[in-house]
Amino acid sequence: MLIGLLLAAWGCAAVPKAAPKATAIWREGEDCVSAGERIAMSREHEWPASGTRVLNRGGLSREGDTAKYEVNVPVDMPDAKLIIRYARPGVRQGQGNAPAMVEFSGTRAGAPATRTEVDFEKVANWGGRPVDYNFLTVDLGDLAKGDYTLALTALKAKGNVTIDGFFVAPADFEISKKELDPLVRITIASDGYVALRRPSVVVRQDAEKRLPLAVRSFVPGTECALGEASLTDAEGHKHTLAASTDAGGDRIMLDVSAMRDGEYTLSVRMDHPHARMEFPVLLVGEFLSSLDKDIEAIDTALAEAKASGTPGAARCQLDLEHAASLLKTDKARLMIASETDEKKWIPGLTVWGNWVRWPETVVLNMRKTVSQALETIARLGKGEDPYEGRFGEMRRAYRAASSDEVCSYRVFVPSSYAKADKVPFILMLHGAGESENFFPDLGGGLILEKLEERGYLAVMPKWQSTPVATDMPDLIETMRKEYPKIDPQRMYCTGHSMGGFGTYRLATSKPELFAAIACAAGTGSVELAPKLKHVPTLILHGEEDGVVSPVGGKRVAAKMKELGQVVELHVFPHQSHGYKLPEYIDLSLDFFDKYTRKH
Ligand SMILES: [Ca+2]
Repeated sequence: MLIGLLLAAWGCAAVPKAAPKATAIWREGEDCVSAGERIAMSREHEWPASGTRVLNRGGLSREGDTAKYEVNVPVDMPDAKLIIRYARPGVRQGQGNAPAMVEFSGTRAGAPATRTEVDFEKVANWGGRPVDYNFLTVDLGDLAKGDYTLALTALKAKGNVTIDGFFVAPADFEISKKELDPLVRITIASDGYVALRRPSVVVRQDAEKRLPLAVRSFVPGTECALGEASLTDAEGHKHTLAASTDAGGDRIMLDVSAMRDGEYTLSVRMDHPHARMEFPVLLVGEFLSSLDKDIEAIDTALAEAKASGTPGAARCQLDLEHAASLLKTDKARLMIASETDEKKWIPGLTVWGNWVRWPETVVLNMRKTVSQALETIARLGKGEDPYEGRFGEMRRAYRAASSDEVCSYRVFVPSSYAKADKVPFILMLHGAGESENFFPDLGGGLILEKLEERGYLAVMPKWQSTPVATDMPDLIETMRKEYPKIDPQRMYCTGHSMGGFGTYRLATSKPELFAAIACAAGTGSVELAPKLKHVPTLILHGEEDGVVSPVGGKRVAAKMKELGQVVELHVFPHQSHGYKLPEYIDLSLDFFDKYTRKH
């Protein structure tokens, strides 16, 4: 026995130690080392990206822009490869690939270098979903251990390339887009990843009971090990979650069945792989279980309102009708269709094929719609006016003049409305593919805070581009009846992208309505500029905008100047199609504050 052990020990020592096996190295795209303002401004938040951040398109959008990374390869890596995870936000059909130069070189003299031109292909969409990300692979040849530099250089302007991160990996390392597509939040490390394996962060804890984490070790022969997982509520109380491992060992299930509804921060610390994740999740089991009952209450109140015919009931009838129909539609949107029972909620709430953008904001808005409608019903029950003395943001509805369709709008009434004689008014038009929720939900309600601070009443409708000049003047009329303190001398309009085009189109068709307008990332035909003779115009555009070129806005501004009209043009050198929100809202409100209607 003793001899056996000794022999074994001697035997071990006698065998030459095998060279350590190369494993993958992961670097986050946002951690590039190149200096310069453009790169510094380009680290942006994208939830499905590893570490929830990316090196944004703004950093690789001008021909010659370079992002540099330092990579230490700790052991020899024969036949290595570079695998880049990237997205192409806002790239339109036909805009094509974004060519870039990849240079991977050793920092010591004489070390081999790889210099390859690559094409970042169009992926899916804006980088807001895991499916929007793709992998691009470049062969690096044999790498001796040592320090290397990776340089990525854009070869074309406005390529809109977003870099999530990259692997330097041995030949046998495999990872695919398909593997990461079902993972809504992820943190990748060099020794593996941890991710939330479900279609959204909206959780029906009463039905789903457990949250599945996807975990993978990149180190052969090692197993994944959870350190700790917890949910922290809005008050800062931490709830540690019990965990179990499923049979395959590649999933860890976190028990959330006993948690109450709320907005939480999920924190996961892995002992192996060495990765941490932290992001918000929304638990909505209690809300969803009572949703049918709430919709029924709204339907009943609506029937009673129709029957009663009182002015108060008439004022909110369309709103209640719309709230009930919206809740039914949103509920259906958030269900995975089931062949056996269509009404059954199935874990996941959303499906990729019919993906709901930001499902958490859909559910938060549903919750708000319910509580606002219940408040309206309570007021009707007491014989009160449904909206008198109600301030802040409210969801209401209008009938589109062009189609007779019932459409949503959200209205913001500042608390100053109670005492003021008159208040200024803004019509805010969202961009393509967006909704009435775009402006009020932006930046966690930042626009609403500014409107309150500066005493503006705003209407943010769901609107259609073609009949804008028919539907919006009609809505403005409705608003003036609903909120008679709106000052007709201080009515303004603004919008982003399609909303910028809509603002321009509306103001050039009905210039008499507006004291001033602000167009962000969209204007229109130069020929129409003379129509804005009495409408001071603010034009905001990102110089790097690859979706709507700033050229159009610059032309309109030049024409207005030539005609001696009031125009202010801001072209932001490092910005793309989006905009820095505080900048946009402050510039617009400062501009509006200066002008009252002169015609
Ligand atoms: Ca990243």
